[in-house]
Amino acid sequence: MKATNYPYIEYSKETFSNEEMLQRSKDYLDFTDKRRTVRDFSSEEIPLEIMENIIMTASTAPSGAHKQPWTFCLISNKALKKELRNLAEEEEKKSYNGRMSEEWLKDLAPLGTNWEKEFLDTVPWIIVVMKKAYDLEENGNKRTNYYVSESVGLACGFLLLAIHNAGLVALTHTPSPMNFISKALKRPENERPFLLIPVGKPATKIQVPDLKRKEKNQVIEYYL
Ligand code: IYR
Repeated sequence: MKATNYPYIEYSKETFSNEEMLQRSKDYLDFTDKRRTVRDFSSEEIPLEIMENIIMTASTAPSGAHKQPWTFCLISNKALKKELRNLAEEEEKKSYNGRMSEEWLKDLAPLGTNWEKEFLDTVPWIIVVMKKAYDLEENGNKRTNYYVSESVGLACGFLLLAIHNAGLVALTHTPSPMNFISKALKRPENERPFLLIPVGKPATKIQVPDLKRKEKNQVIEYYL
């Protein structure tokens, strides 16, 4: 398929035998299966360029009409991290003490979460992923973006695996409601907070919940 009047370039992708594909797919599954959400971070600093590479990996994700409707706010500023912690905790306190249903709190119990978000203070980096509801041109014109949540969700998936691949850990944090983030980061009106992702090395000797992942027959419906 080829649209006329637009530039096209040659694209070639390495292919493999079935045997090699089987091995590669298994190896990658083993690797991704080792990713865990972590809530206890070391404060060890991580170089900026590593974070930039991770974010640019996320930005290779497919997006509606290739609009790449995302901004990644990359935060190491200590005062700002403290401010985000305070604001997040203010909201989370209200959520855990009344806004969340009994069922929700029960579902979260095995994860051991609560309103306290100390990690926002201790991590070397916080990535705040913003989704662009529409694009704002310099002259103030609005341009439509498409499948914005799907696109930004895909970019976050790429981001999490890039973090894992670099040897770092992350937490997909969703303080709710998130409007305080737009204010604290002074984001433009076309951007909405999507996820807040602390990134760093794990603290020493941490534990994670003994979660089981669903089996093949629980997540695949076959139509062969
Ligand atoms: N946003 C709260 C609650 C929370 C909700 C879900 I769904 C989780 O998987 C984990 C936490 C918090 O961050 O604590």
